[in-house]
Amino acid sequence: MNTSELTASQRAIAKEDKYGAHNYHPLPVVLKKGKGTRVWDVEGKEYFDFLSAYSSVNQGHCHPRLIDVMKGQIEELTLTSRAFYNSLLGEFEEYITNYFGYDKVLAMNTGVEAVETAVKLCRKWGYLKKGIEPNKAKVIFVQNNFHGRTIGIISASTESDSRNEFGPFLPGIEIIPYNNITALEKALDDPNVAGFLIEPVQGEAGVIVPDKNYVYDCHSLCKSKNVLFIADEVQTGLARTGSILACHGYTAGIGHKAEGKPESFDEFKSKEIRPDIVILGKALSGGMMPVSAVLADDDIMLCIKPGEHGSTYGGNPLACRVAMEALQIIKDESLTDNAELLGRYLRKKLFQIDSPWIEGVRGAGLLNAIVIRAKSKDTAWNICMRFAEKGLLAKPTRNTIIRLAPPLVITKQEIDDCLAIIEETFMEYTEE
Ligand code: IF1
Repeated sequence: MNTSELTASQRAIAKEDKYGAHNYHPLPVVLKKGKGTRVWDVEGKEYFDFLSAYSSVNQGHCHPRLIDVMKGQIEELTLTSRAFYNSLLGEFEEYITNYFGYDKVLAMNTGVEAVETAVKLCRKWGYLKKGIEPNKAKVIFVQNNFHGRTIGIISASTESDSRNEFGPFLPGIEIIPYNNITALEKALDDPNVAGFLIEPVQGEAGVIVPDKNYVYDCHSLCKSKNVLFIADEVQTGLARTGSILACHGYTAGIGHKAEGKPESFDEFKSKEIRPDIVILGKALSGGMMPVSAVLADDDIMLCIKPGEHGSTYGGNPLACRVAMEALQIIKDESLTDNAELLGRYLRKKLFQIDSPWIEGVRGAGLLNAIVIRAKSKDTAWNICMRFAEKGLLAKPTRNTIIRLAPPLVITKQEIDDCLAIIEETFMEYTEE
């Protein structure tokens, strides 16, 4: 076909297909502009963004305050490397450690780098403080976790697409079932365990909310066994689940619509805990650039000495400036409260939609999912395509789960508009 007959979207898709690695399978929508809760494609069609770049744009697309500080800092200084001090790193470090109540922070760039950092820190602590014999340290992970894509971190994955033909893998990892406290208790019998690393609500696995006391009990067990409790809050943190960290307690809802049985919907508040190590990423820059961080107290953080870890871009002045503003916006715009309140409202309304295609609804804050009663492996994908036609972007995960995670600046009116799109789609949807 003559490329001039293609639409702008088709041309962009064809280019990615021809010149880019085929490591993703995106929805066929080509975006070129974003503002707040909305994005626009190259044909000018407007959509509600219900993915938020996997919870990176909690503050909304192209937040004006982030644009301002970006522009200002770009004209001043962007990168020095850590071979020299820069005028913003200390300021950022003071700001974020006060914000979360930890002694120290270590700044990196992507989420997975921060996860790797936490694992290295944990191993180091295991040898220096816990007295584990050289090269014997173990870190416990749970099944169906998602912590990123490096060789080190996929070594802890149980997902075949993430692992297949990428071995050999890293030793010193044990994987136990999620939401199973007995399994953790057993695993912690091994004195070589240095840490336990977990997502307080599992994202990629399909927004899996554990039992009310699970995370709390895991933390208590780790404390009693002198094992570091490490929270991967890359996706759940920064107000997404209705508190600044999911570990600080989130309001979650789990509703099932089992066929032939009465419907049930359970809402609960999880108990608050303080992890030994917190991992942050994504929304730490509100979508401007990769900024990640690891928080811990001195006893742990000072185990890593000069020359033992780092990154060229980690802690760069541009990132520091943007991250402080991104965190301040979360406070100034009360995004935790908004996520909590509108999350509850969204789940309640979704659960009331009477459709044979909906098996359940679950989530915490504004990290939610509809579980689809799929007839084929394409059901959830097709439903997302209908959402897109009607102006709402969401993407299926694990074939049968549609994640709903709008920017946290969304209003009740916008949620209602989106609920109308979602309900209408389910009412109309048929499949042969
Ligand atoms: C992709 C999901 C989200 C994460 C947690 C670390 C990282 C992630 C808890 C690594 C990254 C992403 C990356 C993304 C898909 C995605 C994701 F679907 F897999 F679950 F967010 F919803 N810890 N999550 O969720 O962060 O290195 O990517 O900055 O495109 O693969 P990163």
